[in-house]
Amino acid sequence: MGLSKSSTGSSLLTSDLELLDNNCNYVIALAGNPNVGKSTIFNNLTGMHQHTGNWPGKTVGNSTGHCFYQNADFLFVDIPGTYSIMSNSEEEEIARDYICFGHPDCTVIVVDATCLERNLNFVFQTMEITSNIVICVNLLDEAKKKKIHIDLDKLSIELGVPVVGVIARKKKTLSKLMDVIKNVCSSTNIINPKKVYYSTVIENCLSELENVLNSQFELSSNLSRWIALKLIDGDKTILNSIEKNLNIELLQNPTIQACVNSIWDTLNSNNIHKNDFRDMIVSSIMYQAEIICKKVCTYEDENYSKRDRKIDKILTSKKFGIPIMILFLAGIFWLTIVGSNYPSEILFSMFGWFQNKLLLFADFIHLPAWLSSMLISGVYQTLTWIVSVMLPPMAIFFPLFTILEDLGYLPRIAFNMDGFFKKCCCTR
Ligand SMILES: Nc1nc2c(ncn2[C@@H]2O[C@H](COP(=O)(O)OP(=O)(O)OP(=O)(O)O)[C@@H](O)[C@H]2O)c(=O)[nH]1
Ligand SMILES: [Mg+2]
Repeated sequence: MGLSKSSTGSSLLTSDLELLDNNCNYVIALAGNPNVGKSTIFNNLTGMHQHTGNWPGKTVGNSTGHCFYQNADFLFVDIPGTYSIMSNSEEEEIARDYICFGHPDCTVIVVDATCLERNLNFVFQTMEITSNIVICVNLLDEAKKKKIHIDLDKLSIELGVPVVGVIARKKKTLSKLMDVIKNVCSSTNIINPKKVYYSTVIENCLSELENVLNSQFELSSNLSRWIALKLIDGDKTILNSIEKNLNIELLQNPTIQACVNSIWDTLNSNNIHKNDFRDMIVSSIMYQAEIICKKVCTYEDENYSKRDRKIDKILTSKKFGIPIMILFLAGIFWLTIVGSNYPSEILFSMFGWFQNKLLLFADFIHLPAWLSSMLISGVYQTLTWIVSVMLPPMAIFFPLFTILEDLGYLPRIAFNMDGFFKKCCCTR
Protein backbone atom coordinates (compact mmCIF):
# COMPACT_ATOMS: atom_id res chain seq x y z
CA MET A 1 0.00 0.00 0.00
CA GLY A 2 1.24 3.48 -0.82
CA LEU A 3 2.41 6.12 1.59
CA SER A 4 1.80 9.73 0.75
CA LYS A 5 3.57 12.59 2.48
CA SER A 6 1.83 15.85 3.12
CA SER A 7 3.57 19.20 2.91
CA THR A 8 3.56 19.35 6.71
CA GLY A 9 5.59 16.15 6.87
CA SER A 10 2.88 13.98 8.37
CA SER A 11 1.83 10.94 6.45
CA LEU A 12 -1.36 9.35 5.28
CA LEU A 13 -0.96 5.63 4.91
CA THR A 14 -3.42 4.32 2.39
CA SER A 15 -3.33 1.03 4.30
CA ASP A 16 -4.67 3.00 7.25
CA LEU A 17 -7.80 3.88 5.32
CA GLU A 18 -9.59 0.80 6.47
CA LEU A 19 -13.26 0.31 6.96
CA LEU A 20 -13.84 -0.09 10.67
CA ASP A 21 -17.08 -1.21 12.19
CA ASN A 22 -16.32 -0.39 15.81
CA ASN A 23 -17.25 2.90 17.46
CA CYS A 24 -15.48 5.93 16.06
CA ASN A 25 -13.59 8.71 17.82
CA TYR A 26 -14.88 11.57 15.71
CA VAL A 27 -17.77 12.18 13.33
CA ILE A 28 -16.99 14.41 10.34
CA ALA A 29 -19.65 15.83 8.02
CA LEU A 30 -18.65 16.55 4.40
CA ALA A 31 -20.92 19.28 3.08
CA GLY A 32 -20.95 21.86 0.30
CA ASN A 33 -22.43 22.84 -3.06
CA PRO A 34 -23.19 20.11 -5.60
CA ASN A 35 -20.33 18.83 -7.76
CA VAL A 36 -17.44 20.22 -5.71
CA GLY A 37 -15.79 16.84 -5.02
CA LYS A 38 -17.26 15.81 -1.64
CA SER A 39 -17.74 12.18 -2.67
CA THR A 40 -14.28 12.10 -4.29
CA ILE A 41 -12.76 13.18 -0.96
CA PHE A 42 -15.05 10.75 0.89
CA ASN A 43 -14.06 7.82 -1.36
CA ASN A 44 -10.34 8.59 -1.17
CA LEU A 45 -10.40 8.85 2.62
CA THR A 46 -12.71 5.97 3.42
CA GLY A 47 -12.05 3.58 0.54
CA MET A 48 -15.77 3.57 -0.21
CA HIS A 49 -17.27 3.81 -3.71
CA GLN A 50 -19.78 6.65 -3.60
CA HIS A 51 -21.08 7.71 -7.00
CA THR A 52 -19.03 10.56 -8.50
CA GLY A 53 -19.44 12.28 -11.85
CA ASN A 54 -19.55 15.57 -13.62
CA TRP A 55 -23.14 16.55 -12.91
CA PRO A 56 -24.78 17.82 -9.75
CA GLY A 57 -27.13 15.87 -7.48
CA LYS A 58 -25.48 12.42 -7.53
CA THR A 59 -25.44 11.97 -3.76
CA VAL A 60 -29.02 11.97 -2.51
CA GLY A 61 -28.73 10.67 1.06
CA ASN A 62 -26.13 10.66 3.83
CA SER A 63 -23.53 7.91 3.37
CA THR A 64 -20.95 6.96 5.98
CA GLY A 65 -17.48 5.47 5.93
CA HIS A 66 -14.56 5.14 8.34
CA CYS A 67 -11.09 6.56 7.96
CA PHE A 68 -8.34 5.53 10.37
CA TYR A 69 -5.73 8.26 10.70
CA GLN A 70 -2.97 8.66 13.27
CA ASN A 71 -4.53 6.21 15.73
CA ALA A 72 -7.97 7.79 15.57
CA ASP A 73 -11.09 6.50 13.88
CA PHE A 74 -13.01 9.16 11.91
CA LEU A 75 -16.52 8.44 10.72
CA PHE A 76 -17.12 10.50 7.57
CA VAL A 77 -20.64 11.40 6.48
CA ASP A 78 -21.03 12.34 2.79
CA ILE A 79 -23.95 14.78 2.68
CA PRO A 80 -25.91 15.58 -0.53
CA GLY A 81 -24.67 18.71 -2.31
CA THR A 82 -26.83 21.78 -1.85
CA TYR A 83 -26.59 25.45 -2.77
CA SER A 84 -28.14 26.64 0.49
CA ILE A 85 -29.59 25.31 3.70
CA MET A 86 -32.77 27.33 3.48
CA SER A 87 -34.80 24.19 2.85
CA ASN A 88 -35.81 24.61 -0.77
CA SER A 89 -35.51 20.91 -1.51
CA GLU A 90 -35.26 17.52 0.16
CA GLU A 91 -31.43 17.47 -0.25
CA GLU A 92 -31.19 20.84 1.50
CA GLU A 93 -33.30 19.53 4.36
CA ILE A 94 -31.12 16.41 4.73
CA ALA A 95 -27.95 18.56 4.70
CA ARG A 96 -29.34 21.15 7.11
CA ASP A 97 -30.76 18.61 9.56
CA TYR A 98 -27.50 16.72 9.69
CA ILE A 99 -25.30 19.80 10.16
CA CYS A 100 -27.67 21.33 12.75
CA PHE A 101 -28.77 18.32 14.69
CA GLY A 102 -26.39 15.47 13.76
CA HIS A 103 -23.75 16.86 16.15
CA PRO A 104 -20.72 16.16 13.97
CA ASP A 105 -17.41 16.90 15.69
CA CYS A 106 -16.37 18.85 12.63
CA THR A 107 -18.10 19.99 9.45
CA VAL A 108 -15.84 20.11 6.42
CA ILE A 109 -17.27 22.47 3.83
CA VAL A 110 -15.88 21.61 0.43
CA VAL A 111 -15.74 24.58 -1.96
CA ASP A 112 -14.84 24.87 -5.63
CA ALA A 113 -11.71 26.99 -6.11
CA THR A 114 -12.86 28.03 -9.59
CA CYS A 115 -16.03 29.70 -8.29
CA LEU A 116 -15.33 30.55 -4.68
CA GLU A 117 -17.75 33.48 -4.50
CA ARG A 118 -20.81 31.35 -5.30
CA ASN A 119 -19.70 28.69 -2.78
CA LEU A 120 -19.30 31.21 0.06
CA ASN A 121 -23.09 31.55 0.29
CA PHE A 122 -23.27 28.02 1.70
CA VAL A 123 -20.18 28.63 3.87
CA PHE A 124 -21.73 31.67 5.58
CA GLN A 125 -25.05 29.92 6.08
CA THR A 126 -23.30 26.96 7.71
CA MET A 127 -21.09 29.20 9.85
CA GLU A 128 -24.32 30.60 11.31
CA ILE A 129 -25.16 27.16 12.66
CA THR A 130 -21.91 25.66 13.84
CA SER A 131 -18.35 26.77 14.68
CA ASN A 132 -16.47 23.50 14.27
CA ILE A 133 -15.79 24.13 10.64
CA VAL A 134 -12.96 23.45 8.21
CA ILE A 135 -13.08 24.94 4.73
CA CYS A 136 -11.63 22.59 2.13
CA VAL A 137 -10.83 24.46 -1.09
CA ASN A 138 -10.92 21.74 -3.75
CA LEU A 139 -10.23 21.69 -7.51
CA LEU A 140 -7.05 23.72 -7.13
CA ASP A 141 -5.77 22.05 -10.31
CA GLU A 142 -8.72 23.42 -12.26
CA ALA A 143 -8.20 26.86 -10.70
CA LYS A 144 -4.55 26.72 -11.76
CA LYS A 145 -5.59 25.92 -15.33
CA LYS A 146 -7.89 28.94 -15.29
CA LYS A 147 -5.07 31.01 -13.77
CA ILE A 148 -7.01 31.73 -10.60
CA HIS A 149 -4.97 32.06 -7.41
CA ILE A 150 -6.55 31.92 -3.96
CA ASP A 151 -4.71 33.20 -0.89
CA LEU A 152 -5.77 30.44 1.53
CA ASP A 153 -4.21 32.07 4.62
CA LYS A 154 -6.02 35.32 3.93
CA LEU A 155 -9.27 33.42 3.35
CA SER A 156 -8.84 31.72 6.72
CA ILE A 157 -8.38 35.09 8.44
CA GLU A 158 -11.37 36.60 6.61
CA LEU A 159 -13.67 33.70 7.56
CA GLY A 160 -12.22 33.02 11.00
CA VAL A 161 -12.01 29.25 10.37
CA PRO A 162 -9.22 26.89 9.21
CA VAL A 163 -8.82 26.63 5.44
CA VAL A 164 -7.03 23.83 3.54
CA GLY A 165 -6.39 23.59 -0.19
CA VAL A 166 -6.65 20.16 -1.85
CA ILE A 167 -6.87 18.37 -5.18
CA ALA A 168 -9.31 15.62 -4.19
CA ARG A 169 -8.26 13.34 -7.04
CA LYS A 170 -4.72 13.29 -5.62
CA LYS A 171 -4.93 11.29 -2.39
CA LYS A 172 -1.68 12.67 -1.00
CA THR A 173 -3.08 16.22 -0.83
CA LEU A 174 -5.71 14.96 1.64
CA SER A 175 -3.26 14.26 4.46
CA LYS A 176 -3.07 17.97 5.25
CA LEU A 177 -6.86 18.06 5.41
CA MET A 178 -6.81 15.16 7.87
CA ASP A 179 -4.23 16.99 10.02
CA VAL A 180 -6.46 20.05 10.25
CA ILE A 181 -9.62 17.99 10.91
CA LYS A 182 -7.83 16.11 13.71
CA ASN A 183 -6.61 19.36 15.17
CA VAL A 184 -10.12 20.87 15.18
CA CYS A 185 -11.62 17.72 16.72
CA SER A 186 -9.05 17.26 19.46
CA SER A 187 -8.18 20.85 20.34
CA THR A 188 -10.06 22.79 22.99
CA ASN A 189 -9.49 26.10 21.18
CA ILE A 190 -12.80 27.60 20.20
CA ILE A 191 -13.18 28.58 16.54
CA ASN A 192 -14.95 31.87 16.03
CA PRO A 193 -16.38 32.02 12.52
CA LYS A 194 -17.01 35.56 11.26
CA LYS A 195 -20.69 36.43 11.15
CA VAL A 196 -22.39 38.20 8.29
CA TYR A 197 -23.46 41.69 9.28
CA TYR A 198 -26.98 42.24 8.03
CA SER A 199 -28.23 45.81 8.62
CA THR A 200 -28.35 47.81 11.86
CA VAL A 201 -32.13 47.34 12.09
CA ILE A 202 -31.95 43.58 11.48
CA GLU A 203 -28.97 43.16 13.83
CA ASN A 204 -30.88 44.98 16.63
CA CYS A 205 -33.94 42.79 16.07
CA LEU A 206 -31.77 39.66 16.12
CA SER A 207 -30.17 40.64 19.46
CA GLU A 208 -33.60 41.35 20.96
CA LEU A 209 -34.95 37.96 19.94
CA GLU A 210 -31.70 36.20 20.92
CA ASN A 211 -32.08 37.59 24.46
CA VAL A 212 -35.63 36.25 24.66
CA LEU A 213 -34.52 32.84 23.36
CA ASN A 214 -31.61 32.69 25.82
CA SER A 215 -33.90 33.54 28.70
CA GLN A 216 -36.15 30.60 27.76
CA PHE A 217 -33.72 27.90 26.63
CA GLU A 218 -30.11 26.91 27.05
CA LEU A 219 -28.69 27.45 23.57
CA SER A 220 -25.21 28.10 22.21
CA SER A 221 -24.73 31.67 20.96
CA ASN A 222 -24.48 30.38 17.38
CA LEU A 223 -27.71 28.49 17.58
CA SER A 224 -29.72 31.26 19.24
CA ARG A 225 -28.72 33.78 16.53
CA TRP A 226 -29.62 31.28 13.80
CA ILE A 227 -32.96 30.35 15.40
CA ALA A 228 -33.74 34.06 15.84
CA LEU A 229 -33.08 34.59 12.13
CA LYS A 230 -35.33 31.68 11.18
CA LEU A 231 -38.10 32.87 13.54
CA ILE A 232 -38.12 36.29 11.91
CA ASP A 233 -37.97 34.67 8.46
CA GLY A 234 -40.90 32.46 9.52
CA ASP A 235 -39.62 29.38 7.67
CA LYS A 236 -42.03 26.77 9.07
CA THR A 237 -40.15 23.66 7.83
CA ILE A 238 -36.94 24.72 9.58
CA LEU A 239 -38.77 25.80 12.72
CA ASN A 240 -40.63 22.47 12.89
CA SER A 241 -37.31 20.66 12.50
CA ILE A 242 -35.72 22.78 15.25
CA GLU A 243 -38.67 22.11 17.59
CA LYS A 244 -38.53 18.38 16.91
CA ASN A 245 -34.77 17.96 17.19
CA LEU A 246 -34.07 20.33 20.10
CA ASN A 247 -37.30 19.46 21.87
CA ILE A 248 -38.28 23.10 22.38
CA GLU A 249 -41.48 24.97 21.60
CA LEU A 250 -41.14 28.03 19.38
CA LEU A 251 -44.25 28.48 17.26
CA GLN A 252 -46.70 28.12 20.15
CA ASN A 253 -44.53 29.97 22.68
CA PRO A 254 -46.42 33.23 23.50
CA THR A 255 -43.33 35.20 24.68
CA ILE A 256 -41.37 34.34 21.56
CA GLN A 257 -44.28 34.96 19.22
CA ALA A 258 -44.99 38.35 20.88
CA CYS A 259 -41.34 39.30 20.38
CA VAL A 260 -41.43 38.17 16.71
CA ASN A 261 -44.62 40.24 16.14
CA SER A 262 -43.10 43.35 17.70
CA ILE A 263 -39.95 42.82 15.60
CA TRP A 264 -42.09 42.71 12.46
CA ASP A 265 -43.71 46.00 13.48
CA THR A 266 -40.24 47.52 13.77
CA LEU A 267 -39.11 46.02 10.44
CA ASN A 268 -42.28 47.17 8.65
CA SER A 269 -41.84 50.68 10.00
CA ASN A 270 -38.31 50.56 8.53
CA ASN A 271 -39.72 49.54 5.15
CA ILE A 272 -38.59 45.93 5.43
CA HIS A 273 -41.43 43.62 4.44
CA LYS A 274 -41.92 39.87 4.75
CA ASN A 275 -41.39 39.20 1.04
CA ASP A 276 -38.09 41.11 0.94
CA PHE A 277 -36.60 39.79 4.21
CA ARG A 278 -35.09 36.58 2.83
CA ASP A 279 -33.76 38.43 -0.23
CA MET A 280 -32.11 40.96 2.07
CA ILE A 281 -30.43 38.20 4.08
CA VAL A 282 -29.16 36.48 0.92
CA SER A 283 -28.00 39.83 -0.54
CA SER A 284 -25.97 40.58 2.60
CA ILE A 285 -24.34 37.15 2.39
CA MET A 286 -23.55 37.56 -1.32
CA TYR A 287 -22.19 41.06 -0.71
CA GLN A 288 -19.88 39.73 2.01
CA ALA A 289 -18.81 36.88 -0.29
CA GLU A 290 -18.00 39.34 -3.07
CA ILE A 291 -15.87 41.50 -0.76
CA ILE A 292 -13.92 38.49 0.53
CA CYS A 293 -13.32 37.12 -2.97
CA LYS A 294 -12.01 40.47 -4.14
CA LYS A 295 -9.47 40.28 -1.31
CA VAL A 296 -8.35 36.66 -1.68
CA CYS A 297 -8.70 35.78 -5.38
CA THR A 298 -6.34 36.99 -8.06
CA TYR A 299 -6.87 36.33 -11.74
CA GLU A 300 -3.71 36.14 -13.83
CA ASP A 301 -5.89 36.74 -16.84
CA GLU A 302 -7.37 40.04 -15.71
CA ASN A 303 -9.98 39.98 -18.43
CA TYR A 304 -11.21 36.52 -17.34
CA SER A 305 -13.92 37.72 -15.03
CA LYS A 306 -14.85 40.72 -17.20
CA ARG A 307 -15.16 38.52 -20.29
CA ASP A 308 -17.23 36.01 -18.32
CA ARG A 309 -19.64 38.69 -17.19
CA LYS A 310 -19.98 40.12 -20.72
CA ILE A 311 -20.86 36.67 -22.10
CA ASP A 312 -23.24 36.17 -19.16
CA LYS A 313 -25.03 39.40 -19.95
CA ILE A 314 -25.77 38.24 -23.49
CA LEU A 315 -26.63 34.61 -22.68
CA THR A 316 -29.03 35.54 -19.88
CA SER A 317 -30.44 38.77 -21.33
CA LYS A 318 -34.20 39.08 -21.79
CA LYS A 319 -33.73 39.86 -25.48
CA PHE A 320 -31.19 37.23 -26.55
CA GLY A 321 -31.28 34.60 -23.77
CA ILE A 322 -34.23 32.52 -25.00
CA PRO A 323 -33.49 32.82 -28.79
CA ILE A 324 -29.84 31.77 -28.21
CA MET A 325 -31.02 28.86 -26.06
CA ILE A 326 -33.49 27.71 -28.76
CA LEU A 327 -30.76 28.01 -31.42
CA PHE A 328 -28.28 26.01 -29.32
CA LEU A 329 -30.76 23.26 -28.45
CA ALA A 330 -32.12 23.13 -32.03
CA GLY A 331 -28.51 22.84 -33.26
CA ILE A 332 -27.84 19.97 -30.89
CA PHE A 333 -31.03 18.14 -31.89
CA TRP A 334 -30.28 18.69 -35.58
CA LEU A 335 -26.73 17.36 -35.18
CA THR A 336 -28.07 14.40 -33.19
CA ILE A 337 -30.82 13.46 -35.64
CA VAL A 338 -29.09 14.20 -38.95
CA GLY A 339 -25.59 13.32 -37.79
CA SER A 340 -26.61 9.95 -36.38
CA ASN A 341 -27.97 8.78 -39.77
CA TYR A 342 -24.44 8.19 -41.10
CA PRO A 343 -23.07 5.98 -38.31
CA SER A 344 -26.48 4.24 -38.16
CA GLU A 345 -26.24 3.28 -41.85
CA ILE A 346 -22.67 2.04 -41.39
CA LEU A 347 -23.70 -0.05 -38.36
CA PHE A 348 -26.72 -1.45 -40.27
CA SER A 349 -24.64 -2.58 -43.21
CA MET A 350 -21.90 -3.96 -40.92
CA PHE A 351 -24.35 -5.99 -38.84
CA GLY A 352 -26.25 -7.02 -42.05
CA TRP A 353 -23.02 -8.32 -43.61
CA PHE A 354 -22.27 -10.30 -40.46
CA GLN A 355 -25.87 -11.63 -40.39
CA ASN A 356 -25.46 -13.06 -43.90
CA LYS A 357 -22.25 -14.76 -42.77
CA LEU A 358 -24.06 -16.18 -39.75
CA LEU A 359 -26.89 -17.52 -41.95
CA LEU A 360 -24.33 -19.21 -44.22
CA PHE A 361 -22.61 -20.68 -41.19
CA ALA A 362 -25.93 -21.93 -39.78
CA ASP A 363 -26.60 -23.57 -43.17
CA PHE A 364 -23.13 -25.09 -43.17
CA ILE A 365 -23.59 -26.75 -39.76
CA HIS A 366 -27.17 -27.81 -40.71
CA LEU A 367 -28.80 -25.85 -37.93
CA PRO A 368 -32.59 -26.49 -37.94
CA ALA A 369 -34.42 -23.69 -39.79
CA TRP A 370 -36.61 -22.77 -36.77
CA LEU A 371 -33.50 -22.40 -34.53
CA SER A 372 -31.48 -20.39 -37.04
CA SER A 373 -34.49 -18.16 -37.70
CA MET A 374 -35.07 -17.64 -33.96
CA LEU A 375 -31.41 -16.90 -33.14
CA ILE A 376 -30.27 -15.00 -36.22
CA SER A 377 -33.41 -13.36 -37.66
CA GLY A 378 -34.92 -12.95 -34.21
CA VAL A 379 -32.45 -12.30 -31.38
CA TYR A 380 -29.43 -11.11 -33.40
CA GLN A 381 -31.36 -8.92 -35.87
CA THR A 382 -33.51 -7.23 -33.20
CA LEU A 383 -30.50 -6.57 -31.00
CA THR A 384 -28.38 -5.14 -33.81
CA TRP A 385 -31.26 -2.97 -35.05
CA ILE A 386 -31.65 -1.47 -31.58
CA VAL A 387 -27.90 -0.84 -31.34
CA SER A 388 -27.77 0.71 -34.84
CA VAL A 389 -30.70 3.04 -34.14
CA MET A 390 -30.01 3.98 -30.50
CA LEU A 391 -26.24 4.07 -30.15
CA PRO A 392 -25.33 6.84 -32.65
CA PRO A 393 -27.80 9.47 -31.32
CA MET A 394 -26.73 8.75 -27.74
CA ALA A 395 -23.05 8.88 -28.68
CA ILE A 396 -23.63 12.32 -30.23
CA PHE A 397 -26.21 13.85 -27.85
CA PHE A 398 -24.59 13.09 -24.48
CA PRO A 399 -21.07 14.36 -25.30
CA LEU A 400 -22.60 17.55 -26.77
CA PHE A 401 -24.64 18.05 -23.61
CA THR A 402 -21.55 17.41 -21.47
CA ILE A 403 -19.69 20.10 -23.43
CA LEU A 404 -22.55 22.54 -22.70
CA GLU A 405 -22.36 21.59 -19.01
CA ASP A 406 -18.57 22.02 -18.92
CA LEU A 407 -18.85 25.39 -20.65
CA GLY A 408 -21.27 26.43 -17.92
CA TYR A 409 -24.16 27.00 -20.34
CA LEU A 410 -26.67 24.70 -18.59
CA PRO A 411 -26.92 26.88 -15.43
CA ARG A 412 -27.60 29.86 -17.76
CA ILE A 413 -30.44 27.88 -19.37
CA ALA A 414 -31.76 27.14 -15.86
CA PHE A 415 -31.59 30.88 -15.09
CA ASN A 416 -33.46 31.76 -18.31
CA MET A 417 -36.15 29.16 -17.64
CA ASP A 418 -36.53 29.88 -13.92
CA GLY A 419 -39.44 32.31 -14.41
CA PHE A 420 -41.35 29.85 -16.62
CA PHE A 421 -40.81 26.97 -14.21
CA LYS A 422 -41.99 29.13 -11.31
CA LYS A 423 -45.15 30.00 -13.24
CA CYS A 424 -45.78 26.28 -13.77
CA CYS A 425 -45.21 25.74 -10.01
CA CYS A 426 -42.25 23.45 -10.81
CA THR A 427 -39.96 25.05 -8.21
CA ARG A 428 -40.58 25.60 -4.54
N1 LIG B 1 -9.91 18.13 -11.86
C1 LIG B 1 -10.44 17.74 -10.70
N2 LIG B 1 -11.63 17.14 -10.69
C2 LIG B 1 -12.15 16.77 -9.50
C3 LIG B 1 -11.49 17.02 -8.28
N3 LIG B 1 -12.28 16.57 -7.29
C4 LIG B 1 -13.38 16.05 -7.86
N4 LIG B 1 -13.30 16.16 -9.19
C5 LIG B 1 -14.30 15.74 -10.18
O1 LIG B 1 -15.46 16.55 -9.97
C6 LIG B 1 -16.64 15.80 -10.27
C7 LIG B 1 -17.61 15.89 -9.10
O2 LIG B 1 -17.08 15.17 -8.00
P1 LIG B 1 -18.03 14.48 -6.90
O3 LIG B 1 -17.11 13.90 -5.87
O4 LIG B 1 -19.00 13.57 -7.54
O5 LIG B 1 -18.77 15.77 -6.34
P2 LIG B 1 -19.88 15.86 -5.19
O6 LIG B 1 -19.61 17.12 -4.48
O7 LIG B 1 -19.92 14.62 -4.37
O8 LIG B 1 -21.20 16.00 -6.05
P3 LIG B 1 -22.75 15.79 -5.55
O9 LIG B 1 -22.83 14.49 -4.82
O10 LIG B 1 -23.52 15.75 -6.85
O11 LIG B 1 -23.08 16.96 -4.73
C8 LIG B 1 -16.17 14.37 -10.58
O12 LIG B 1 -16.12 14.23 -11.98
C9 LIG B 1 -14.78 14.32 -9.96
O13 LIG B 1 -13.96 13.38 -10.63
C10 LIG B 1 -10.21 17.68 -8.33
O14 LIG B 1 -9.57 17.96 -7.33
N5 LIG B 1 -9.75 18.02 -9.56
MG1 LIG C 1 -21.48 13.30 -3.98
